[in-house]
Amino acid sequence: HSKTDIEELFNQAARFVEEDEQRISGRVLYVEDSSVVAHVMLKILERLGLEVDHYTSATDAYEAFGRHAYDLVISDILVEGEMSGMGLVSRIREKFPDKARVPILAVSGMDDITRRMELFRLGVNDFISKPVIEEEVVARVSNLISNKQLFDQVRAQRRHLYELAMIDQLTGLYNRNSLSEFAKKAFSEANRHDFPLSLILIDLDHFKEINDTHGHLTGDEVLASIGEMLKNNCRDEDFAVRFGGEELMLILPHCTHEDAVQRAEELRQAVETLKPSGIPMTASLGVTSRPHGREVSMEDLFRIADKAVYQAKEKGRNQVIA
Ligand code: GH3
Ligand code: MG
Ligand code: MG
Ligand code: MG
Repeated sequence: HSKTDIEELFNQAARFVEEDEQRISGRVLYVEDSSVVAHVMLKILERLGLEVDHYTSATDAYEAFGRHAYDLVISDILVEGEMSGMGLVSRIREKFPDKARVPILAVSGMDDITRRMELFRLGVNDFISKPVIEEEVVARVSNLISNKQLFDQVRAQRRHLYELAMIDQLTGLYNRNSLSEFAKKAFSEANRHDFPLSLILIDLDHFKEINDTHGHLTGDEVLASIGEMLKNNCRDEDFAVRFGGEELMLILPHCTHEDAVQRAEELRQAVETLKPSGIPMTASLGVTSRPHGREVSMEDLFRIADKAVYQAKEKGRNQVIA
């Protein structure tokens, strides 16, 4: 290669990198009733690599906002129709007060300071005045979208870390680490307001034999199926935790002893009919509840439930002792 070849190659590569940096991906909701302004803006946004849903009415845009996830809302402030651009901004902010989650860029022909302050109070992230200048649009739109996407990433990472720390990877139930905080809250609330609170302890029967007969991997599959069944049987306020190897625990806030006994019996039957990986399986369950008017800790209830499970085993397994 001659020197100019290499120079040309280098320049080309540099151009690609530059173009790459200027292109961003994302979906934008755009409201503008002037076709002249929209024409200019759409060109700029499309050159940036953005997917744009353009509406000429704020009402239609608001409907679209409810149907899709957008990385940015760009709204003209004066739009014809029953809803104004201001109306759209305030409706969106009512639902999503978090500016990092749903960024809004306002576009307006009236560039006075009072109007701008009003827009910021309504909750727009940024403002651009007409006639729009490409460089300014590119700069503001890129900033808003990259901040939003960074924020999304941080949230996803946080959720992932939380799951790794709190959720048992085999069963999808909470792990023992997460128990103390939940239990502290649930028990102190129940003690303070004298609310009912119940605890169910579940120990699978002859689980060692499953491992011995079918292998440890099948044993894991069985545990995973039972974990899933248990999760599906939970209300939002319940807390289902894998307490030990094949010992599971349910903490049931606002659940009376009577209801807890019934739920334990339903669970016993559910385990019996599940036949995870084709293997017949049963469980022994212990149920205990916070006595009316007395303060108890999770450890207090656990001790009693543990004894009940032991009795269920003694009496032949596959049963509930309360
Ligand atoms: P029973 O409770 O009815 O008295 O009998 P068991 O055989 O279930 O006895 P125990 O509760 O003492 O033993 C539990 C067994 O569960 C021991 C261990 O090999 C198995 N186990 C514990 N954790 C896991 C796991 O994560 N995967 C698999 N495959 N097996 C596990
Ligand atoms: Mg307009
Ligand atoms: Mg067991
Ligand atoms: Mg056990």
